[in-house]
Amino acid sequence: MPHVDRRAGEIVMRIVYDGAPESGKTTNIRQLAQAISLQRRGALASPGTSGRRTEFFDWMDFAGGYLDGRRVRCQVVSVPGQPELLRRRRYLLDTADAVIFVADSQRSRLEQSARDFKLLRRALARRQSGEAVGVLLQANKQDLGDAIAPGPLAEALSATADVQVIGAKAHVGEGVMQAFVTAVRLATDRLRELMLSGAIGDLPEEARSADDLYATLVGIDERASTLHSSASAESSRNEPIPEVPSVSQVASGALWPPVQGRESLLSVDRRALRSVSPPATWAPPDTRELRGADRWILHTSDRWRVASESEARGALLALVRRLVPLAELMPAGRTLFVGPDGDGWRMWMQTPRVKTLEESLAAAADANDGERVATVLEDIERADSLLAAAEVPADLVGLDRVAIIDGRVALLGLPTDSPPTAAFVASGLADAAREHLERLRAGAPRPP
Ligand SMILES: Nc1nc2c(ncn2[C@@H]2O[C@H](COP(=O)(O)OP(=O)(O)OP(=O)(O)O)[C@@H](O)[C@H]2O)c(=O)[nH]1
Ligand SMILES: [Mg+2]
Repeated sequence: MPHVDRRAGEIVMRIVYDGAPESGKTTNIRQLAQAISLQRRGALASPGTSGRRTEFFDWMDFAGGYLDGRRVRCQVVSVPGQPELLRRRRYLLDTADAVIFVADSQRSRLEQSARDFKLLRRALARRQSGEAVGVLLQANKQDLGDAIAPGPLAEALSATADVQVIGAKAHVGEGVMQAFVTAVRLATDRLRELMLSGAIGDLPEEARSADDLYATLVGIDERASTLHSSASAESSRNEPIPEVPSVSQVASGALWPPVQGRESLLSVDRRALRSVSPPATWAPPDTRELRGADRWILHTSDRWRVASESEARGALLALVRRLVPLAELMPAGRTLFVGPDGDGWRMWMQTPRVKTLEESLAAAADANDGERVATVLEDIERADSLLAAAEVPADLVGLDRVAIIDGRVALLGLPTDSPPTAAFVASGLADAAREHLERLRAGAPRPP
């Protein structure tokens, strides 16, 4: 995504060199650095890399001129091609405004190039942000004996017509600048579109410099390895985290509510999701809970996984039918959706992170703030009568499954599969709150 760097008064965009291992990505950036004068660029950096093979990324900053009167800075980044470093590669691809796919054109490398080109297509398809990311194919190593010419290579890789192809001999600088300039143009087109739609945010810390990006990637690795060890410590968490489908994988009719739901799904940052145990008190039984760096909580269950898409839609529809009468009481942003999961289909529930009444009460009591406690109690009383009047099923009501968001009462749980339970009876919630508060004040543990 392009960003605005308010400190420097610049727009920042990023060109990413992607490609199979040893196809020549680093060679491209090194040649560029030689061709661009030091006045226009920052130093070339390859943090965390000591040998020949890129381990994190190569980085170069470049003053890219002006767009609509605003200075544009261009970050040039290469990914590590080694398959075991795929997580880093995916992260970098997620941040690209244009991608140069560097292919080793040798016939003997075709299969590998095709695999990696597909990987790039998939990585970009998973992205949800704004305008499409331009891709350029650089048919590198044209000097080698069995090199396939650029046109036929593009065809062999099933590159679509919108993908330009440029032949290159990067080790001697041929085709390097041409590819770069074309990619800058692609990124600029995207930038223009996004500027028009006003979709340009502030430059995040992690994108400021090579060091910041390096620290971010190291952090992601660390999180992944803790996740790994906590996962193996707990047998029930042994299975890999199911992959949340991207917006484009969720068909219309496979999502509820249809319009608002799509918007919510679009705002899920799927990069940093991790499994959380134990799940929230209101989580549906037997569900896995995933949380990321953003404001969402995701639930899914092996019970929500089925073989066919029609079965999955059926399950979604059945649940939606039970929810429709309660739609007014769902937390804003609550979304249910169905997407592909390996060879099957899986249903997901998305919920905003909010404090339950119990948590709000505890926070107020902890702060020893009488006025705040009184306000929470008032809120709970209001929720109590509202829920009673709405005849909400009793299994959805409890201090640990109801929240008040911006003054609105919200049910966080899901109705159970069994026939609707008895409607909730007035004053249960407020009484429970007072009892709970007594216990908090006495410092006694909460009964199960
Ligand atoms: N003959 C020939 N060799 C090239 C060309 N471009 C790059 N090379 C060589 O290919 C090898 C790999 O190049 P790199 O630039 O390190 O490859 P990379 O894509 O960065 O590799 P990873 O970082 O491991 O993913 C090096 O020995 C380069 O000198 C080219 O056009 N022709
Ligand atoms: Mg490299």
